[in-house]
Amino acid sequence: MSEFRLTTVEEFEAATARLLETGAKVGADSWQARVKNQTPHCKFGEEGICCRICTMGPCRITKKAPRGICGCDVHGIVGRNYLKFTAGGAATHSDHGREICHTLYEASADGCYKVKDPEKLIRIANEWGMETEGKDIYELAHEVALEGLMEYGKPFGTQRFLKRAPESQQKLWEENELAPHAIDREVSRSLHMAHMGCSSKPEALVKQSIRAGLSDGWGGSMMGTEFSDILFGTPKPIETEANLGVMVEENVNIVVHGHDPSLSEMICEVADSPEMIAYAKEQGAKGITISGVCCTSNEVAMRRGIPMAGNFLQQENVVLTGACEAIVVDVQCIFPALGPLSKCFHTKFITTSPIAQMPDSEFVRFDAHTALEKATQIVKMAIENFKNRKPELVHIPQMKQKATVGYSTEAIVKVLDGVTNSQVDETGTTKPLLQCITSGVLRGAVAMVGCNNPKVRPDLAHIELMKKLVANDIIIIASGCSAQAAAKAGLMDKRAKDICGDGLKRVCELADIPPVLHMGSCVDISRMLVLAATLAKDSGLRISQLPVVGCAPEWMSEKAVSIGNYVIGSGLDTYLGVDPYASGSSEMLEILTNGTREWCEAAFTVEKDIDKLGDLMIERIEEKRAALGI
Ligand code: BF8
Ligand code: SF4
Repeated sequence: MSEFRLTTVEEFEAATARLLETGAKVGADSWQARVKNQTPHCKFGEEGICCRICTMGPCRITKKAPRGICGCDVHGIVGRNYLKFTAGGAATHSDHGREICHTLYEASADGCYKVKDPEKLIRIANEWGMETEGKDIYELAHEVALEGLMEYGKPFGTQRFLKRAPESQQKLWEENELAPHAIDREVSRSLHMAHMGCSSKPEALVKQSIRAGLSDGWGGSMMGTEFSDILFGTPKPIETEANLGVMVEENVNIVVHGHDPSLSEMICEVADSPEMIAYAKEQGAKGITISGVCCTSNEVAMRRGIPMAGNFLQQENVVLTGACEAIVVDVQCIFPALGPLSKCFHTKFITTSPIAQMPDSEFVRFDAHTALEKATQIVKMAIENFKNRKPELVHIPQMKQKATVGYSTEAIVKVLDGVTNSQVDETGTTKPLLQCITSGVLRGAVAMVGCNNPKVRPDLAHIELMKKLVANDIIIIASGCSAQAAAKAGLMDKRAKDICGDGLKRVCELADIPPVLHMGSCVDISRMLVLAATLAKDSGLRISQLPVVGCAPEWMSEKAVSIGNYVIGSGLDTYLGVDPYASGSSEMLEILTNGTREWCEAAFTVEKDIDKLGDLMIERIEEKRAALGI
């Protein structure tokens, strides 16, 4: 076996520097250059103390001008901005979930989309009290999808999936009016509350932020995850690779980027067909390589083992290799910069969703009815573009790591059954995992999630924190760009067990898992909620008592704030490495870092010193253990 070692951030950076040299040759712009142009950032914006929600403003709060023209103080302004930020994220995740509901609604035995996990479909139909006996699977898919779509606009009642939480959590939500109603209503109520002349009381604004977040986590995102599993299969452990070295010089390289697996799944399906491979050969290539960037990459990696070319701040790098025939995108986290950048190379930048339309792209509108036809058109465009490569610009950094991915909640429960000597639990509970935790073999778990952000040296926080935590016998579950940072470093290679503490190392050996478990995309953080809920129910504890915390050290998007709100709203303390534009208000800071405990038994910690952030998480996990007497 070849010698294993982690790839360092310095090596990532050297590879990027080499690619930027190519960029400089062709006059390409880069995020690294734009960061310089944008620094220093506006202080008012950074502290959240600028209000522009009515045209009497914009109003900026200073010592001399402590109130806006309407009389709103700094706490109200920061609070409203925070709520709007959250609503943006909840809307985005949830609308993704809605698209998946529509795809499921369109699934048919002879259509583009099929049901790959009928068992999960039946399980959810039963969970929702629907009649399943004697029904055709597609009739049932249709009904479940419709029922899911109703969750967005139903006039009465709260989200159906809230019932998955332990009763103690449900009670907290009821008592504190945090239980989310229809998803769209929570988003629009947030915008209503943050309108000029509505709420300016920080408590009310944060409470609504949590409720809107919960409508995402236990609503839109959870449907996004579950229905994607029904359509494309529930992930199981699978081997793949990560980092730019997964692109293959002799092949047509198609990079999928975005979030909605309806597109990427279909592209993978088509690119795998013998006709397309033959066509690629006809055009002078050896074959076709699909790789991914951002969350859609996580989706197809988890289900198909499609390699991950990189995470958020690596999206320009795939074009800079000069070997990318097409970067095909759907929605979210796509740099508009890809338009002008692709023009410097032969790369086709193909947008596909009316939701994410960008200048300098070729728009191929994608929908469930024409999915196969459009995916074929896109793959052909890429193949025919192979001959337009400029060989002198081609350079793919030969850097990649192996990764075992595909750890859905179902898969985690299954693999950890192998750890203890207890009989395999046929109902598939989390008891073996709980035994590892109570015995102290594992000290706890951290859910590492979120983006890259140039404000933090990209990937360093994710990787360093993970190394520190696993060395302390804390298992990591990861998603989104955090998971990809781990995979690129080698932390999802099973051989990474050697950098763990003795307890975690033993668990990795017995269960044959890497110390960092890839749970999927950002909507798949709903898997983490289900796992936490199951752990709490199986142990008879409240979620907030579990030695488990969440962490987003490099986050940047509105979606990440929505996630943060639902993670604390679900009882898990959350550790942030980037400030959520709230530092301008002492009252908002106090509520976010402490006050929310009263409603949901968890709060945020913001700490930009990454080493300290790690210490604080370990401390918190040990505190929780001590409180339980374990
Ligand atoms: O939803 S982690 S940069 S890709 S927002 Fe975006 Fe952040 Fe990556 Fe996925 Ni999530
Ligand atoms: Fe200024 Fe008030 Fe208008 Fe905001 S709502 S811009 S603080 S006047």
